[in-house]
Amino acid sequence: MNLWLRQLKKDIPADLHTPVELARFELGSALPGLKTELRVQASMGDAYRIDPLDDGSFLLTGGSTGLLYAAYRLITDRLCGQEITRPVSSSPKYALRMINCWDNADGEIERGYAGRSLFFRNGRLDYDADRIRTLGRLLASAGLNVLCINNVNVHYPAQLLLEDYLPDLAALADLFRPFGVKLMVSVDFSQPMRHGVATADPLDPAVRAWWQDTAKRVYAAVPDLAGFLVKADSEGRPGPFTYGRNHADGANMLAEALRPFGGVVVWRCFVYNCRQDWRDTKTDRPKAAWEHYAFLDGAFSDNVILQVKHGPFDFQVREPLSPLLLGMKKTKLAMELQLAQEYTGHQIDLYTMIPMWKELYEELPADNIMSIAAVSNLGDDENYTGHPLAAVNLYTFGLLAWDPDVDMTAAVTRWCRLTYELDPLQEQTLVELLLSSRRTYEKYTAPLGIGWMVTPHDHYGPNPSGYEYDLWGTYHKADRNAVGIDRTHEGTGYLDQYPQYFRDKYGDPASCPDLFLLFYHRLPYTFRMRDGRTLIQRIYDDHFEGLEETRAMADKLSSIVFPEPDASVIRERMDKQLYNAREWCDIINTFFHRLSGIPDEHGRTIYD
Ligand code: GCV
Repeated sequence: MNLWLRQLKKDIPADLHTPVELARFELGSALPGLKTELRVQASMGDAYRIDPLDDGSFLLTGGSTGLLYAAYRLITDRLCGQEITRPVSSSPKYALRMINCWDNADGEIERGYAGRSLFFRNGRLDYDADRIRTLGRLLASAGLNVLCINNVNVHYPAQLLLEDYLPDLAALADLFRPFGVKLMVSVDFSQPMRHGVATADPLDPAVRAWWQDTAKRVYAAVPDLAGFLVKADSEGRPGPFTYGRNHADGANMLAEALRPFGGVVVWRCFVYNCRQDWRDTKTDRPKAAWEHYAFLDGAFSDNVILQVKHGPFDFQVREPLSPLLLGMKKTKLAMELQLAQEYTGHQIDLYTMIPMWKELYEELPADNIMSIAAVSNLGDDENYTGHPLAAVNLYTFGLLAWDPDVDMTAAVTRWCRLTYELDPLQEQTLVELLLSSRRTYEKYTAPLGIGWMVTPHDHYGPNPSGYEYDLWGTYHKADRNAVGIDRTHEGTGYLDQYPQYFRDKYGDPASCPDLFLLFYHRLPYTFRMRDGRTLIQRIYDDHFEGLEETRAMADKLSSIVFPEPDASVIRERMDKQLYNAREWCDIINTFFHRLSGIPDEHGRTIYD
């Protein structure tokens, strides 16, 4: 098993209690001969400064977590062959850099592709403390500082907040504390009703009192808990709508309970009608978040953060930035990404996310974005992420949440170098391959921004009509002439939720970027793309190219000498990806060919 920072001592002592103690240990173990002085300047928080001194030593200045980040910076630069020769100052762009685990108390992980939970077994917190410390190191070295340990779908019994279980939560928080990682827990909005309160109405005094009392007990056990994460009125979860209240009523009630302890409420905006009738043409699911939240801009307490999925649907390969992230200027926001490869290959197919994130960050203007969160891709597999190369997503997620301007080739190279000892040519091959993997995956799956042609529920592999007559509001409406949904002003009006520059960019099919074409527009297969090809030809070409690129990727990957056991896992998953890519290519091309009756101009094999 190879993790980044493989060079560091495997055993992290249990008797290190603060980030500064840990920083000293890590520096001593990774760079034994190097003299460093650590100077705490509490007001600097996570920020740090590294000064190289004339005698070859280094002065590190920062808040206590800042010093830990400085230590990892010095260590990782050195391990990557980079010397710090000038003073370096660094501070994170986003205050909360969060991983959201969807781990259930029974040890299962919703959308988990790397084994079972690292934290839970048989209904309780139960873990291998050494593995947790290694995880703490991985998170801290990537600059990540909040870990929500349980699923937003809080399945009963939701025990974490109960008296009997708080000591376990406190013990886990103690383990993560030296790494500067604060815990967060997902809570069930209806939880008071499991404890003798007749309602969960956020305006009911008994409900408010229950949460206030609960917060008091939880914070007595874990004084630095980051806060609560909430999925309410979404996919069957309880929430304020049951009582005719809005989401500001719900979030502010919890915020009031957490305020005395400095906790935040992270309130998810993934709210839509998940029981849509496919015959209903008025409802367009991507419009839902805006409709539920935009009118509440400015109504949330200052310790509420609205967490918005990066796109208006649900972590598809390509979606536009959610209009909420552009429009809610008076509300604290978090952008939610997904490291778990739910729709992007289940940590079987290679899918390096940084190119996609870069595009999102470029569009993300608002300074009310406080925080970046990502659904975890972790599990108890020996390598933590199922596919050894999927760890690049965890690492680079952290680098970008700290500094979105980080160069993506540099970030991926850094991960490769910290993880493997490859010769320069192999390293370059791996970096190129990782960086191109998202586009390749995009080519062989659903075309040009449509999404959702996956196998229902499981979300791996193709099924172009799998969701077409279902309840989830995810339709492409392909018929013999055309495909896609018109989301312009003349269509569903989704595009009207955006600022004018955005509407101008995407509103006209003649100028809309190709890769979003079928997200915004319904077009005939004979539509002429800017490069002269017809839409149908572009679909065929992309799919054949995606398959060819996957084959080339497999060849290149086999030329890289990975250590075992990574080599075997990588090989075995690549074989599965080859199979998957072929299924996608053939099924999507056949689907469109059968519908349209238009042949491929190059006469390649399509199965009718
Ligand atoms: C945790 C999608 C996933 C669900 C997930 C949900 C969410 O619908 O398929 O597994 O539930 O998103 O983000 O809440």
